[in-house]
Amino acid sequence: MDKPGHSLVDYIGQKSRILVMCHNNPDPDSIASAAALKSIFHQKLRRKVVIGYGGTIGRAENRALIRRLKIDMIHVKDIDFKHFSVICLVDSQPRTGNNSVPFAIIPDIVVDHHPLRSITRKVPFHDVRPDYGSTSTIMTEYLRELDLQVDKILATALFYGLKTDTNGLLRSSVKADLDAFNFLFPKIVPKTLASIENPEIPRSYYLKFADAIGKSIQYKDVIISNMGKLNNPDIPAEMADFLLRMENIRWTLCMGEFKDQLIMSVRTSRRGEWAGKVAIKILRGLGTGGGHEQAAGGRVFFAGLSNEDRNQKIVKITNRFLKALGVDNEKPKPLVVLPA
Ligand SMILES: [Mn+2]
Repeated sequence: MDKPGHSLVDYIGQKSRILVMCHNNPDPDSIASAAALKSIFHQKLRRKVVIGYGGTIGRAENRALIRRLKIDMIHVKDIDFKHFSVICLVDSQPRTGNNSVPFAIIPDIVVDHHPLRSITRKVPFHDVRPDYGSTSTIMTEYLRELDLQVDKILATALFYGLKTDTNGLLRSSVKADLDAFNFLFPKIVPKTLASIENPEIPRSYYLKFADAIGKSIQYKDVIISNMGKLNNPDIPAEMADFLLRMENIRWTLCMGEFKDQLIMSVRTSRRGEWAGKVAIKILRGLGTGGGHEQAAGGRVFFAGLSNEDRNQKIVKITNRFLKALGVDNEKPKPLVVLPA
């Protein structure tokens, strides 16, 4: 596409009643991208846009993002898809299992930076750029191409989306991310960003963290943590990031149960290994997964399964992970042994 921002606006034409869906348990990149689309359609076309999401906004930072920047989001349980004439999906693609657009609906617009899925080719307007560090980067390009105003609220949201998805540009490999960073940075409100990045955190979170560290098992340069029942679906991702920072560790797998789903996160510090492919592989026949080069995730539906069946699946995932990384013959050892 020559001018994707213009094509996007042209595609909407006279259509109204626009819904923008984030993925489930939306992260900052997905929230900011939805806010950007809303702003584009409002500024260019004066259309009203509803932002929807599925799952839970669990992470304290993400709750702070929505609260501090006053981003209106509606839960999928209160959304009637028939009511909308345009359905957009950001930071995700149809039938990945990580968004709440019904499988029977092919969205009208998809903007994403995960590897392109064949079903997405059927989406009338799709802009998928797997080399980009964030969907926020693509949105920033649209805003610039269309010469639209990026107010300090939108700039702060997009900047945070880009920053978190690329781990402060460390996980980025394209110049577009740096360009977006440089464009947004002078427009943000540093104080607001700081308050979003450092919100108050509930005590239960620390308990879960301590428990997860205690339950972590190390196999050479791999850590696996089965965290049990969770009260927040974002904890495996946070834990996987946290454990990956340990010296000599190259891969982490963290998982736990949230509302009858097993939520799983995979991280690697190795370039060129494709955590996303590992996630798909270890969940084959069990659930859905996918992701990027160094960060990926997935889920398995546990509803109606006995504890025994649940555990069996967790063991299967664990064994497949170890095998995929070639450490299945390593002796497992506890990550930490606390002094008595
Ligand atoms: Mn993203």
